[in-house]
Amino acid sequence: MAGPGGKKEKVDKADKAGKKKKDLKKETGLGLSVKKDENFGEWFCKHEMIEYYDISGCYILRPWSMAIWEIMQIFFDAEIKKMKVKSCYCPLFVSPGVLEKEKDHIEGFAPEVAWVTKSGKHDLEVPIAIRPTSETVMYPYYSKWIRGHRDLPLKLNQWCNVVRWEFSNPTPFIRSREFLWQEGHTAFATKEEADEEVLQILELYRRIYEEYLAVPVVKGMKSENEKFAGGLYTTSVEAFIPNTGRGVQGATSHCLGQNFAKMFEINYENEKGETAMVWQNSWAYSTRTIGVMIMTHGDDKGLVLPPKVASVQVVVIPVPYKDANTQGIFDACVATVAALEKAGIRAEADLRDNYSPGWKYSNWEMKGVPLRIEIGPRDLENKQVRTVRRDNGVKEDIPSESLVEHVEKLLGEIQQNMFQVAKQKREACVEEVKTWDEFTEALNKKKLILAPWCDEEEVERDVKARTKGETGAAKTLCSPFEQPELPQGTLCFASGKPATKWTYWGRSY
Ligand code: 87F
Repeated sequence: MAGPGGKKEKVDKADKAGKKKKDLKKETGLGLSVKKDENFGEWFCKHEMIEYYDISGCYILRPWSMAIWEIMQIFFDAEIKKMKVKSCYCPLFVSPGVLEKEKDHIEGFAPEVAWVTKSGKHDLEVPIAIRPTSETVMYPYYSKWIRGHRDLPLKLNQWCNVVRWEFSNPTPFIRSREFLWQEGHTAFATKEEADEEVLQILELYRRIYEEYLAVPVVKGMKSENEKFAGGLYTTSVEAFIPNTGRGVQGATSHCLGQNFAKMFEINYENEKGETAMVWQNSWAYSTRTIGVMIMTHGDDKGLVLPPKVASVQVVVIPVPYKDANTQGIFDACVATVAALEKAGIRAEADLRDNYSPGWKYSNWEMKGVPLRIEIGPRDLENKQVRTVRRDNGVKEDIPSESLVEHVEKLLGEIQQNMFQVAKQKREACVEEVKTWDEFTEALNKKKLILAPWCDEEEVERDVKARTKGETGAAKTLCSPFEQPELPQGTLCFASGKPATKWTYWGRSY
């Protein structure tokens, strides 16, 4: 038997946490949808993306998911460097003094801030907060570093972890108490420069979702209720999960205006020798992106990974028969992987001799590898290989001679098809409504609702109150930048006042 804190006890605790979570899911109605969704927790572990941990809301990110994070990181980091954003790293700890300074904006968030109160057995003289975000860590130094107009723009980004002590139902990647992200913090002389950057960054977030994760998103503006309270306006990319009928905020790009500049006295001397305040932005995307991708594409067989982010794009499996030339088949597998790797394709051979080909097929299907190559005696004879797509199951025999071209083409097609299928599924969930009755009906049908709205904070609060239920209330997701035509005289679905814009509404993560 394992002693205190030993493995046994940890497993028991995790079990209990798992049970509790299931109960909670029933309570919230989350479990009422499809199988994959009901067993979301267990479903996750199998794919080697994460490991559960004995602290609620914390997860180990295993190589299978970290590889995806790294691929997105390489893309995004290169793009922001083209925009002259520089890397930095600031401390994890925040002194209570500066946190206080931002009190008004932190107020609503205060319950989520975790504190260090002890070192060893001794109480710290002054408790220290763990960053939930780094405005209060960085901006005192922005004030110091920015003196004259030649110090502008200042554009910094850091890749780090943050801690937010969430109390609602944790979900791997989607809502965890510690997560990885990048946070960009920039300062400009003019609002125009800040406005421009907000949209440039938002476009990069769209590309991460659509081009890398094959997840369709809507770019838009957050409502006054849903924007970052410390800023001027918030833009976001929003995704939608058809199975659960929930929207999910994919990433945010904020224009902070001059609020923080006032608070932290981030001033500079302009060309005329006058003192001026900077205009600031901040922007972030997190490991939540991986969760959105998993929920969008996963099926009852397991994960389906888009080729652009899959750490293994092609798995090569030998299919030897009893009296076949086993060595020849194994050699062909190794040669196939070598040829693919040489062309920059991430390939791996599964040469384990303690598993059958059939077992390997379903194992790699569960892990979501986009393309499988099978090589058996007949393939060897015919100088061909068999390909099997994970996204649609289509099989094809391709000549070994043109292996690389074929595989490159297939991977491109899989990437495109996954995006198109996800987009069609999302489009099928969009419902335009004009009245309150249509709205509640669409909400019950788990739709992504597009409604004409008067854009009044009070009305959004009212909609939240009127839709409050077991599965959470409905709120605005965003007002899409691409607005359908709004005919003169259109009324708000909720207040009956003149509508000023189309807005997406729904329950959300
Ligand atoms: C939780 C606890 C304390 C969100 C919090 O979105 C403070 C906060 O300020 C908090 N949760 N926020 C808003 C974060 C805004 C902003 N920060 C930089 C971003 C992008 C990156």
